[in-house]
Amino acid sequence: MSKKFLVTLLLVSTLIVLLSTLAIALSSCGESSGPQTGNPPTGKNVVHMGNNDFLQSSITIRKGESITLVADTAPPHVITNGSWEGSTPKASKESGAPTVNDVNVNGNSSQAIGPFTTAGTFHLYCTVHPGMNLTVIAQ
Ligand SMILES: [Cu+2]
Repeated sequence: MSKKFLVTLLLVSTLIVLLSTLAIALSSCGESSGPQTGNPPTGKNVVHMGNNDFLQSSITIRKGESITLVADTAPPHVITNGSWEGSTPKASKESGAPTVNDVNVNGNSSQAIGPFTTAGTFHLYCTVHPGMNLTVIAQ
């Protein structure tokens, strides 16, 4: 009697685990059709910018793809290879990085950067806004 109960309990909990796994699989499947995923298709590599920052600190793309920077607000941004180290801007272009030299992204507009034809980790920053760094990982 007790053993039968335990077996039933085991079966029911297994069923619950299977159902929740299915639910998670279905919901993540729905998310993957959105623009921001770990393995995005070409043209979906969008990074938004606020008044004085990137809304995400890094983005992972496939080698050969470009990114699109979108200024969500009015202040313009000027993007260059390198990064802010504290309050000091350090212009620096990694080997294999696309040249990004004072690319203007006007307020409420967008600008493509790239393509990133070499696998690696690349740094971009906004010369206008201290600390506004973006890391692009091409793989
Ligand atoms: Cu900026």
